[in-house]
Amino acid sequence: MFDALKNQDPEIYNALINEEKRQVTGMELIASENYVSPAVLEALGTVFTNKYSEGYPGKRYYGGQEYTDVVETLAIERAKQLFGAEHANVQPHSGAPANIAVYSALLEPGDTVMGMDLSHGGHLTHGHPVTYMAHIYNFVRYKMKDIETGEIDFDEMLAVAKREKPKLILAGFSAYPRELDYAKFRAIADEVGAYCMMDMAHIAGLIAGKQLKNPVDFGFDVVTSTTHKTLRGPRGGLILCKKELAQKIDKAVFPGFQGGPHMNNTTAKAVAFAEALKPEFQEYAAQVIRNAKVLSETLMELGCKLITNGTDNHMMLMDTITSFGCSGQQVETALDEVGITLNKNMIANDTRPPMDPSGIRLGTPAITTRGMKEEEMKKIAAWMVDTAHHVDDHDRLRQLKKEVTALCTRFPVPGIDSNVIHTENF
Ligand code: DSN
Repeated sequence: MFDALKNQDPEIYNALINEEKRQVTGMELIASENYVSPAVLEALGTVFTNKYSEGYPGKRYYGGQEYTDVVETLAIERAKQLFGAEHANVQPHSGAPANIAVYSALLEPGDTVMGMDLSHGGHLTHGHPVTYMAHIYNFVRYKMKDIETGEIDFDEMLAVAKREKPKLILAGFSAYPRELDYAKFRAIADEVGAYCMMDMAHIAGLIAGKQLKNPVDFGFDVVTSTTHKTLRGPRGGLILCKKELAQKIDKAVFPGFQGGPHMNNTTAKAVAFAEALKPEFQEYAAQVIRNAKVLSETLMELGCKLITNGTDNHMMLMDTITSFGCSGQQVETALDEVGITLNKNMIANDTRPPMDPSGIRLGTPAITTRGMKEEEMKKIAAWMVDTAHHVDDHDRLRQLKKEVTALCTRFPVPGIDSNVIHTENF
């Protein structure tokens, strides 16, 4: 494997093999990451990367589109089938461009958008002041009413919506562990005459796998996603919408916001959507949630404080100051040392800065893809707590790393030939 790369560019080849080794020997708990299948990986590395395909199937600006039209049409039809959507645009390069394209399709500069407060779980593209979008649109917030349960404050949301008159109400999150009440979002949007949008990037695979409710079934006008998180496809974005918005959305993606689509990614998206349509994917999604429940319950039994006291999806947020007297950064760094990868994260109403916040975020999509189950979750929880209690004890951390590596090497990473790792001189 990788013979051409090895001969031609040893520096890049070595970095690649080191990354493979890192992925095989380490425990991936970043809630937004996953391992794609060998077929998705193959599709990504094909000659479709050579092709420019501005436009849409049957209406392109350049010639030579016989086969790009085949793959993009398949990707569109599979995405529609997977989520029961009337229209799909599979060209967004990732989740942020997908969200921005929707804003530009449905809003005028200065219009108001209502989204989840960032420290309560919302995403940067839902209106963080550091983003360019925050200069163009007026973002207003809703929050959790009770951070012990995660219940959204729908009364306040309605009051703010009536006062601020948003043109778009945005559900969705990148750090929120509970199921959303989509009917309430839709009702508030209807009451104030707003579009209703869901950013399902984190939970798309759990929706596709029929383990969580589907916002499309609740009449949401637009649903955006990434394709590489729980959905287990290549890096990329996706927009689903009602038929009457299809033309606006397509025009906003191209030519409004993006140039040529990345056809190798589109090809790999089509492959991933076909995988997610299979019954096995439903079992995968169910196991992701079962694993998250066991991991969260074990962490809490071991004295950890989880935001909302548990999870309904694949992710957990931990208050590390309350749990261990350590910041999220301290815990992330110590866990890195033992080969457990996750990210520091703000928690609701955090008073600490984003680069040294009060918590961490973790999730089970990647380790579930490797085949880990409930028994492994209990071990992982124990290692995490042990690590957090020994952040400065490097002998203990080295011992824990050996145990983590021994477990990880029993669970292969799809698409990585472990023989390469073991036979190379590292
Ligand atoms: N970076 C992604 C996440 O980790 O949730 C969202 O953009």
